[in-house]
Amino acid sequence: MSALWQARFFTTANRLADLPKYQVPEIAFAGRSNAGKSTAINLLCNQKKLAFASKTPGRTQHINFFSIGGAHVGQHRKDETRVDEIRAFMVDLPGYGYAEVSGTAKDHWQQLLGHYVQIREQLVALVLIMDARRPFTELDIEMLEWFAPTGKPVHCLLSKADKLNRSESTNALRLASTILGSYADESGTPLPFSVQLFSALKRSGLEEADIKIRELLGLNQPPAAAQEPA
Ligand SMILES: Nc1nc2c(ncn2[C@@H]2O[C@H](COP(=O)(O)OP(=O)(O)OP(=O)(O)O)[C@@H](O)[C@H]2O)c(=O)[nH]1
Ligand SMILES: [Mg+2]
Repeated sequence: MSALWQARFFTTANRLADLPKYQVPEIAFAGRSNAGKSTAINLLCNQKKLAFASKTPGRTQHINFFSIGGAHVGQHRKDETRVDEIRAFMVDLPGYGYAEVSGTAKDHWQQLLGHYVQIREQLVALVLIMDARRPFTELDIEMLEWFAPTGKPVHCLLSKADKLNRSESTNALRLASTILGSYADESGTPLPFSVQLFSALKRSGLEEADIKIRELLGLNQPPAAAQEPA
């Protein structure tokens, strides 16, 4: 059982000022609208309706926080989440590139997302979800470029891999690795960017993503209280 299975809904934020103040690591799922962010979160957390997934693009419209730790099982349990025991947050971001959103609302979201990924200290890494059939759209690149200066890791999931055959998948993965490998800091050191194929439908890539996310969140160590004294 993965620690991510403990996830339960914590809070929703519509402005930077509403972000939770807890100093625990958080990982955010970013990507175009309809790329499969909410579906991936549900699968990783082994819960059907934790994050709202939908056929209608633009479903996730706020920044939703899911806590790990502080509660024993999923959100159907009525007991309170012990906030002092929260170990991490998973964050579902609103998708970008959703054409139907009006100008002002779009600006609001672009600014909120841009600021969130650039200034949020607790954010330890980004999971960038891109449809394996059309990754690295202009807005995905913009997101990468907003985040790259932080020097923090980005793990890309090439989603809906079930829509590609074997050779298309191999090519998509190779191309994505090449693009990500071309990002480097001022001294020429490659940025900590990684990529994998993922299909929520087939559950493929699930274990790889789970291990990576737990590693990035530091969830592979036992909770601080349970650690042996040094
Ligand atoms: N075939 C296939 N469909 C998927 C997969 N993952 C998600 N989908 C479908 O893609 C659609 C969008 O999924 P969501 O998880 O709601 O996408 P999102 O990125 O959260 O979208 P927004 O909330 O609009 O930003 C849904 O109809 C999902 O069932 C997958 O691995 N394979
Ligand atoms: Mg969503």
